[in-house]
Amino acid sequence: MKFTTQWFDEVDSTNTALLERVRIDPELPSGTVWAARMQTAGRGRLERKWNSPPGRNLLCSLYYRSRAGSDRFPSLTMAVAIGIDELLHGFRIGSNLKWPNDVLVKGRKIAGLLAERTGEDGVVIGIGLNVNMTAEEASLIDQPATSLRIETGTELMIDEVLKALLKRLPPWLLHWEEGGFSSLRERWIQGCGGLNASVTIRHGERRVSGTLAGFGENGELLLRLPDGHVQTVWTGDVVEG
Ligand code: BT5
Repeated sequence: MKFTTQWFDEVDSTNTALLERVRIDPELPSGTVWAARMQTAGRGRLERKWNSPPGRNLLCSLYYRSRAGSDRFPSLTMAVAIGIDELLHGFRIGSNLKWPNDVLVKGRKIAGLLAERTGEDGVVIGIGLNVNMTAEEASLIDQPATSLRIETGTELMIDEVLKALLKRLPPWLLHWEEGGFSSLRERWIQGCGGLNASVTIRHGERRVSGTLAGFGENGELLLRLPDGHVQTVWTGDVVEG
């Protein structure tokens, strides 16, 4: 897979900007990456915000096209999260995957992903990876957060981190193309710490608790309820307790 990266000093959101670009130019090549030094309106899932002090972290979006079919798309971010997990392991950081699309280090969020479909076969995948954010800056975020710098004590060139990440992604995108989530399952389960752990899923105001029974064909979470039934969870957040 060939990536072409373009850098911007400031955008509202790399996802918003790239989605708009794809709308104007549907022939934009798959593998186009837009990265920004600063976002004025960085977005998370479900109208949440992505906060990042100017110039500190990796903020980028990847335009990706696939004929794999609509059903398979929800698990694409899981392939990217595995790529980030591998990148962090390369920096000797012990990270974990958190369903559906976060990467954590000792319970602190270091990366988040936001996938937005565009057209029949396209998706823009936003990647927020904390690189040089300080502990003080991280403490301003409303949930525990960390960065490569906090974990390693070393400041890194954000452009280089992006290049290194783009080297990690192709094998996982290829696995996903070839077999969807089934080709990622083993690696995902290993990355999220194995099955049978207690989990609570929050969806809006609702919470449901059980144990992790596994993941379905498209990356949906399978939650074993206390009565033994297995519930399929397509969206929501895994929360503490
Ligand atoms: C995500 O949403 O984790 C998806 C984040 C995607 C961000 C990238 S940056 C480039 C591209 N352009 C965009 O506009 N977005 C993408 P979610 O799972 O909803 O998590 C959002 C929550 O993470 C927030 O409500 C905060 O609690 C927390 N958060 C915000 N900024 C953070 C940061 N820098 N590090 C760790 N956690 C953060």
